[in-house]
Amino acid sequence: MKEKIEWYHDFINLKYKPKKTDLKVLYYFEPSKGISKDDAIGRIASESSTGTWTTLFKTPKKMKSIMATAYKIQGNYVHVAYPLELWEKGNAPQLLSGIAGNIFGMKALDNLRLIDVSLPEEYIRSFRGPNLGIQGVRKYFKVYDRPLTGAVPKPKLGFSAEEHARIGFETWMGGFDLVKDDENLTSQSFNNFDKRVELMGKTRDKAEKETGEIKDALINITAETKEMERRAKVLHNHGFKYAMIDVVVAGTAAVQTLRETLGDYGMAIHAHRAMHAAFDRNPKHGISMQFLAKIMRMIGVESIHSGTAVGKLVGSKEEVQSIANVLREKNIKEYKNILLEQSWRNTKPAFPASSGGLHPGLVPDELEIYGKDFMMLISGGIHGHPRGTRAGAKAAMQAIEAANRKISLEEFSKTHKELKEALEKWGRLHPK
Ligand code: CAP
Ligand code: MG
Repeated sequence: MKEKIEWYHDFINLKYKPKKTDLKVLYYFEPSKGISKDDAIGRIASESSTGTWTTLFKTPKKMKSIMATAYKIQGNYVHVAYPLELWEKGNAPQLLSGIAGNIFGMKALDNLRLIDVSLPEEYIRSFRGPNLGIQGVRKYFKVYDRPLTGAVPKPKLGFSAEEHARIGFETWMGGFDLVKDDENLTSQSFNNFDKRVELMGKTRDKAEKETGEIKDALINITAETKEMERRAKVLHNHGFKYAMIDVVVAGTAAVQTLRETLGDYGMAIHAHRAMHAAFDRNPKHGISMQFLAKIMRMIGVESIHSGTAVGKLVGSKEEVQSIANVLREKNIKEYKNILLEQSWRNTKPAFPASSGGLHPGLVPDELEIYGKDFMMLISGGIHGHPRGTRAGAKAAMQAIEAANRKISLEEFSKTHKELKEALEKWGRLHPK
């Protein structure tokens, strides 16, 4: 008899009952031509854990005890359980190299999507989780009954540090809590990071004094990791409570490092997700946004972009709400083929951040989709107000008040001029 060449099917056992300590993953898969379902599933479990393409002359004694097991198959969805021992605690990149690594490139699969992971308690505990969490951030701002509000000076790039700080001041004076950097603003020749922080610190103090409210900023520290640490310190020295990182492009390792650094300063992290759509946009392939959100909550960010459902960027209402669940709930139940059950125990919750093409007319939709525990970022939709940034921010704050009091925007705008002007320009437009 010819010697067996491969052992992929050893990774399937439909009788297997996952242990409490197993890490579980839900994948969607499409085998390529000529590959059976079992062949495809075996490869997913094998390549993401201990396997290789062929049978071997010698395997470690541990082999059997650390192999992944595909234990549930429903149509094109498969559930895989991984023994905890496979994973190095406190090492997020290592997790991704396994469950989100080589498997995406296998010829045997036309499509593969990592939908969600269920993390065992012992594993989660080896990460920090958010430093302040939703409650801590709310306490800092003394804002409890509405979403936090923020805006990015627009256009994305081009303002000098002085101009940027001036727009920031207007944003704060209009009632917003946060002024946010855009994802591709870091420290360019026309807008130096240190200079921007210094000027923003000054205008923030002025805005706080004039409004009697707490004001802060999501200033982008994304750079090489050591430089990020330096920038974190600069922010701390200027009294900022928050720092922003483009978490996908910086990578999980860098976010972990900065979670330590910023945690030492008692600061929070805002996660911008630029580049996420390169891997989460195709529903059949890549990695879901709720997975990214989960990993980021585990590492410890206070807020991460989660979509608007009604704004200019892709993302359905169901997706947006699933991401919000992953970030905010303590115990999550399995939901369709979208979410796995997850218990967060002591890991603090984080804010979803809705952003991208919002304006005052869309505020009631966002409150309806998210409830009150989220960060609402409205940029073009305030700076494009016919009377400028301050009036635009006021209009957005009025829209929140109207929605909170269950008054229609049209009704409220009769006595609130800024909102009226915003509605005259944008109405309830869903931008594309
Ligand atoms: C929004 C934004 C954000 C995107 C990110 C922009 O500006 O600053 O980066 O919303 O997308 O550059 O487009 P506007 P997401 O408010 O003017 O649209 O939140 O989906 O990751
Ligand atoms: Mg942006």
